[in-house]
Amino acid sequence: LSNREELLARIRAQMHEKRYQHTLGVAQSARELAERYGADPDKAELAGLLHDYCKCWPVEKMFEILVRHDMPTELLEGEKELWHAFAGAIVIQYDLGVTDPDILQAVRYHTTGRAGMSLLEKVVCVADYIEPNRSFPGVEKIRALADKDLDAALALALGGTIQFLIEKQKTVYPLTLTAYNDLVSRKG
Ligand code: DGI
Ligand code: FE
Ligand code: FE
Ligand code: FE
Repeated sequence: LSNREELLARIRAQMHEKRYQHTLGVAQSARELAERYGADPDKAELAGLLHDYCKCWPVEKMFEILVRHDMPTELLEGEKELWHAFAGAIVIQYDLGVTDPDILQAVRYHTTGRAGMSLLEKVVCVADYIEPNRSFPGVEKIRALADKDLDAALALALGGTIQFLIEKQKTVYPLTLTAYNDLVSRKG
């Protein structure tokens, strides 16, 4: 992909309009968070643009990609909502030629998080929660915290997701729990 227009067109072709607007919002929020916390703003914006690349693909297609790349059984047998992050990291590498490991990891872990997240991973994960088009109970508090303390914002966001999943009696993916525990146990 030789230029930005081409990249945006390619991304836009993978999803419906609302998801594309969300994507642009995450890219912008990720750039702002990167500038605020000293991550690479260009990488943050690109990771934001790419983070939901596979989100609207048929689950069969994502499943096939995950199987072909030997993803763990717990992922394949678990919640399909998580697949787009892991499949996305593979697809942007093989279809779009993205090689930067920081960007690939930021896409891979944007949904679940993980213990020991990099600054860029945190930036993209938080941007996904707070981008301007997002509205859910508690988003304003996460937005306000994101301006002061990125880890605290991420802990609040992941904690809210865990609570939401428990209320719905859905499985909580182990990485999500370890991400949350890691953030709250480091807190000073
Ligand atoms: O792709 P987005 O909608 O922008 O946001 P996302 O990738 O952060 O989350 C997608 C969905 O995944 C969201 O509805 C919550 C769900 N989710 C996040 N962590 C977990 C999870 N679902 C399960 N079952 N387990 C998790 O640990
Ligand atoms: Fe996502
Ligand atoms: Fe969709
Ligand atoms: Fe997203």
